[in-house]
Amino acid sequence: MKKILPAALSVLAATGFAEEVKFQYEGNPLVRHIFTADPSARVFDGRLYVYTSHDQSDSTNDKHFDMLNWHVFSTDDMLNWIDHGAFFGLDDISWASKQAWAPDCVKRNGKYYFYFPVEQTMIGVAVSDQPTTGFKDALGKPLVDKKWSEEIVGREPIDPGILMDDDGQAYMFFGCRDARVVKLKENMIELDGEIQPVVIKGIEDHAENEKGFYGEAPWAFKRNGIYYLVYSNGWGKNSTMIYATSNAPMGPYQFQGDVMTPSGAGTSHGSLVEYKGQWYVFYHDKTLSNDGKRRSVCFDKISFSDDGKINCLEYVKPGNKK
Ligand code: FUB
Repeated sequence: MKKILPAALSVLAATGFAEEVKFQYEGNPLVRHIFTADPSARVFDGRLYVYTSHDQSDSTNDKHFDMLNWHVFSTDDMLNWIDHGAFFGLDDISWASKQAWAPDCVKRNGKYYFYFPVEQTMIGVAVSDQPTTGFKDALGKPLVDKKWSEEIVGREPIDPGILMDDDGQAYMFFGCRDARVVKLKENMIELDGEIQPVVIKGIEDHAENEKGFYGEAPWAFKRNGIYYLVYSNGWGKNSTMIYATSNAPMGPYQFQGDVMTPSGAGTSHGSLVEYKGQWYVFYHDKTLSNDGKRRSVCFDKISFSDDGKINCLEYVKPGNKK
């Protein structure tokens, strides 16, 4: 493998199971010492945390995202970062043994809830008192399982994304090809009510890999009273992150347009977050490997227009000037 250690990177300490690595942002990609994807960015107590999946360094098309664990990164200035290591993985889950895919993490009542998809068919939840370590599988079984009924959970119940509404209600969005949403109980480890399809209007005749087609990777957030659902429109070289909006958390949503132009990674999965008064989009590309199975997390500033539309970010391949 190409050596990708940035000059400023240094190993801090071996802490429990995970090794911490400190590095500085040197432009995109943000993470250069390992391959990472599917970033979920969250702000907890004034610090920005980015939960990612972890492509193995020998990952290829044949292995179909054969991923083993998840990493979490943090910063308080967007320049100095810590990789807190592989803080949770398949070894910590008794009921799953492959495909540690796109996760999310939220904080509630002093605890951190980490939602993770495995085996392309199930979603679990782990809990900790800290954002970067100490997570334990909360249920010893899936929170959502394709075995229940494909009609209810959709064809691929993966890619959990949590929306915490202002009134304290939490919602879990998830799904590949079929978008789903369900309320979570206050304990965050039980579903509250029925799993429902997410209706996205204005995409009825959109084909896979273009426009508003629902592919996967839901990321929901609220801004100025508008609910935004960011997602991927597929898996082609021209697929990208797009979005829809609604005036209600469970929809129906109305398709709006592109969040960013294609990064060319094949998959498009990311998150939007406001940190210290600036909005950022986190996403992945394939700059370091030129292979969509070995991806790299990046971020850029992003903005909204006065009417709440997301100003589409022009993806620029690192190294290519605007
Ligand atoms: O990283 C594995 C899978 O690829 C994710 O779950 C999808 O969203 C896609 O990015």
